[in-house]
Amino acid sequence: TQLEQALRNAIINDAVDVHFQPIVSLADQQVLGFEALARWIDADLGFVSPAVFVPLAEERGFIDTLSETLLRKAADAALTWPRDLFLSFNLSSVQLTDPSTTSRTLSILSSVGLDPARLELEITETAVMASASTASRIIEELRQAGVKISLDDFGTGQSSLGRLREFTFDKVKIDRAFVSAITTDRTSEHIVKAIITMCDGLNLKVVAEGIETEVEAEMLRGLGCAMGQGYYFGKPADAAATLRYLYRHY
Ligand code: G
Ligand code: G
Ligand code: NA
Ligand code: MN
Repeated sequence: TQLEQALRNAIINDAVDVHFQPIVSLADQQVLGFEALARWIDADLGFVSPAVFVPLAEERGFIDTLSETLLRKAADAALTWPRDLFLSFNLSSVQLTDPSTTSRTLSILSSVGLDPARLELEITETAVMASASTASRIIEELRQAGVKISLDDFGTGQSSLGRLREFTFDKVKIDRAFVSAITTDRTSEHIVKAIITMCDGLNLKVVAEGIETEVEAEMLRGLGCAMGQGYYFGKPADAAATLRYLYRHY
């Protein structure tokens, strides 16, 4: 298809970019790290969402190539940040079915020179379920090397709680759907409260995603949520704008 060919060309010509969104401490709004998000603007097609081109790359078998270029760019950028800031990077579900993901990931970090302890990989519950034994081996290998694992979009999967017993994670990201409902819907408030309490008991760090207002940020802080991410703190921005953000906020 036209889209597939355009994406292949974009990868070859290094035209797929990566942007960064801050993840902050809710107690004092101090920036703790950034999530890398793929961005592609095609000359003919215009802006194409990663929600479209990531699944296409997965389906056509070139997600590894795409992801490697993105991780290399993201890691390069992270090297220009203060050393105590982490880089959070989305791993595709297909990559969790491929045993070579561990070595590919670690070799990029070593060639760029980024400490594996500064990398967090975001994975979804659905991805883990798709290939449980391979996924758990990859997760364990990466954690052995010092990489952290975040469970992304938490609460939207199909067997959230059981996964927490079978796999070792470091962090849980509460899905934006709960956050955007929290100020108007008591049920969402109770669910978020329960997730935070459970994660405290399991020694998991918690990030609330999609915070757009001060009221949401305050409410989550009050519920004991340590970290937040969302337009209220900062929209995804390119590497240069991210450095300017750091001059102002770090
Ligand atoms: O940035 P935005 O909200 O448009 O992202 C849409 C979807 O694409 C999200 O689910 C996000 O996790 C995913 N996504 C963005 N960048 C990457 C990436 O570099 N790799 C993978 N696998 N998914 C990504
Ligand atoms: O699936 P994942 O959680 O990785 O997707 C992250 C996506 O959420 C990114 O594409 C990013 O653009 C988007 N996002 C980040 N913060 C906000 C926000 O405050 N509101 C909305 N609507 N989307 C956000
Ligand atoms: Na994510
Ligand atoms: Mn998410």
